[in-house]
This record gives sequence, C-alpha cells and structure tokens, in this order.
Amino acid sequence: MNNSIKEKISIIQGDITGMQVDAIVNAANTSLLGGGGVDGAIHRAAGAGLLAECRTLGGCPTGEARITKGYNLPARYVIHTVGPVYRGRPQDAELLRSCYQNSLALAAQHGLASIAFPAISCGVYGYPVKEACRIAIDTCIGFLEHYENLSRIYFVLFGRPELEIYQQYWRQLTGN
Ligand code: AR6
Repeated sequence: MNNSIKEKISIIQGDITGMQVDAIVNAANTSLLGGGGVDGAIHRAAGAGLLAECRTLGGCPTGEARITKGYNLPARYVIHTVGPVYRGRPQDAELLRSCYQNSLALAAQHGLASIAFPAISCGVYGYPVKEACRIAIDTCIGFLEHYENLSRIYFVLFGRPELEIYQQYWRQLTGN
C-alpha cells in the first residue's frame, strides 16, 4: 500500500455521532426508520428531521446505501447502509463489501472529502469482527486507489475489543 493511502485511513475508538466529518455512515435496517445500536444513537443525536427525511426514502435493500442530511449532527450528511445479518454464507461477505463500496460511491458522487464508518453488521447482525474488518479495510483501500478526492476515512470503533482487532489487521497490512 502506498504512503498516501496509508495516511488517509484512521482507526479510532469513540462515538461516531460526535465525528466532525462530511458524512458518517449508519448501520441501518431495510426500513431506514431507526433501531438500536449505532442507528439509534445517530437518530437520537440528529433529531426528528433525520427520521422525517428517512421516511421519504422508502427503505433500502441490504447492501445498498442512501444519503440524507445530518441535521443536528456535526457531520453534514448521514449515509445509511444496510449490512447483512451474518449467517456464514458467501453472500454475507459480498453484501458487506457492497455496503462499503456503495457508501463510498455516494460520498464520491456528492464530492465529500471525509467519511466515518462504524463496524457495519458487527453488533446485532452478528458478523465476526475479524472477518468484517478485513472487508471494511480492503474495500476502502481499493476505493482510495482509484479515487483521489476522498482525503480521510475513519473507522470508529465503539469498544476496545473491536478497536484492537482493526488495529491488528492494520499493522499486518502496513507493517507498523
Ligand atoms: N458509535 C460507533 N459505533 C457504535 C455506536 C456509536 N455510537 N453504537 C454502537 N456502535 P449495530 P448492526 C457499534 O448493532 O450489527 C440496529 O437496530 C457496535 O458496538 O448498531 O449492523 C439497526 O436498526 C457495533 O460494533 O449494527 C439494525 O436493525 C457496531 O456499531 C441493526 O441494528 C454495529 O452494531 C443493524 O445491526
């Protein structure tokens, strides 16, 4: 991996709702009408305007992504994507990859420079973090290799165990 791509990726522990970036990504469900986990936290922090806009979207199939404004969040936009419920099938990996790819494509279409991802599908949807983080990081690196306008991708992990799994894979890739 070249140095410029390395410098564009940050792995941090925290609450994604506080991120001052162009877009935060929401691990939503197909209704796009809110839920628990990071979805609930984003809707609470963004306020009622977010739910009102989400109601106009008519849901979102698994693996796809939709964009809304950020309302009361520090982030300008929320990109809602729907991860797969983990069942250990090959399609799970493909759908999770699509979540990252489609979210990044929306960010690019809107000319965004910074984006923050949670660990999509790694909570209620049960995706093993070790497998999911490879898909997350590999897909983002692949995107950055072909698209230069995105200057920063953050992976924001809520818990220490998830953080350490991401950091371990990152060290494996970068050698530091
Ligand atoms: N900031 C960053 N990460 C968070 C936060 C936060 N504020 N809160 C939780 N996480 P989950 P899923 C982490 O369950 O597995 C919802 O009900 C959490 O520790 O939020 O994709 C939706 O409506 C975990 O590592 O999303 C769907 O029905 C990661 O975010 C369903 O859950 C994802 O956990 C989606 O399940």
